[in-house]
Amino acid sequence: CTDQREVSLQTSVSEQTAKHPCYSQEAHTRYARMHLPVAPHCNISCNYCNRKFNCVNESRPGVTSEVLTPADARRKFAMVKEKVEQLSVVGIAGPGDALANWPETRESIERIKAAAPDIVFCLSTNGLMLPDFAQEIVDLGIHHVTVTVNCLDTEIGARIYKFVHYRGQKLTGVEAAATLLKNQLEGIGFLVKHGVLVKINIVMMKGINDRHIPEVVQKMKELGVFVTNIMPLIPAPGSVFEHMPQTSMKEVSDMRSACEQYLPQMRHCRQCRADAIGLLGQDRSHEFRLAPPAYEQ
Ligand code: CLF
Ligand code: SF4
Repeated sequence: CTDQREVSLQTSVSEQTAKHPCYSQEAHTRYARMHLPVAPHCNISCNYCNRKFNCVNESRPGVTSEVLTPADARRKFAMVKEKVEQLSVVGIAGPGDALANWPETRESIERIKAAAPDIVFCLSTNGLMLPDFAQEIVDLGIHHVTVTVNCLDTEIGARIYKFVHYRGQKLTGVEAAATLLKNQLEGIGFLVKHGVLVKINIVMMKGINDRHIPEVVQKMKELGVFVTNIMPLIPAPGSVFEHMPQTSMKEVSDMRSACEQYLPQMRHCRQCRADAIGLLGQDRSHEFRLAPPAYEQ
């Protein structure tokens, strides 16, 4: 019956979460993740990003990474699985946006799932295309999705996003921010309703969205989000925000403490690269390169 199916779905999700180093504080010293850099394009432009580097929403700027086809991703997974025994999670976190490259993202997951059904899959996205692809995400059996939501206020959003490419149109200013926000909220609501554990990344930018973050976290609680991950702004070289001050870890930590009353706070994020491999805080990506780095510093 439906109730039994729901209970068994919840059990399988919580079993997966117990092995997910980002979703479980206890798991992060025991289980490893690998990121597949199969998503080079992005459909928005964040002012803290330089498109030559990795998606800053989920990874440090200024580091090189290769870009793989789904077939290469499958080959690389096999190599890594053999050598990294703690591997439990395969994530797609750029170097652009996982959903702006949905055919490649989906094919990579399908290929690996066919070979290793026990692997936990994880996606990171800016959320613009969630209304289009959330159902497919659910159908693929992905139970862990991260969305970067930096603000609820479109005036603030207009200062963060240079443009948004949506359905053949290039939107700017408040209109761009409003479209992105609408799709983020709709997509997050859909995922939560379908049993996906949603993590929200928030990039803390001094003088831009820092005072507004508690409101964002409260709204995410209302939507049924699992955890928020407030991250420091690390302005990418060559980005619009290149000369903005980097948010200190003390400031981030204080903000996490202030927001803990609303939702659990991730405190062990390592802002890893789009091709990171290993335990969090450990990067073995250099051991498994298939192609020369796509971008040189
Ligand atoms: Fe990767 Fe992100 Fe999945 Fe983790 S990372 S897609 S949720 S498997 Fe983790 Fe890295 Fe922080 Fe991301 S430590 S940057 S939160
Ligand atoms: Fe850059 Fe990521 Fe923003 Fe896209 S979503 S512009 S890759 S930081």
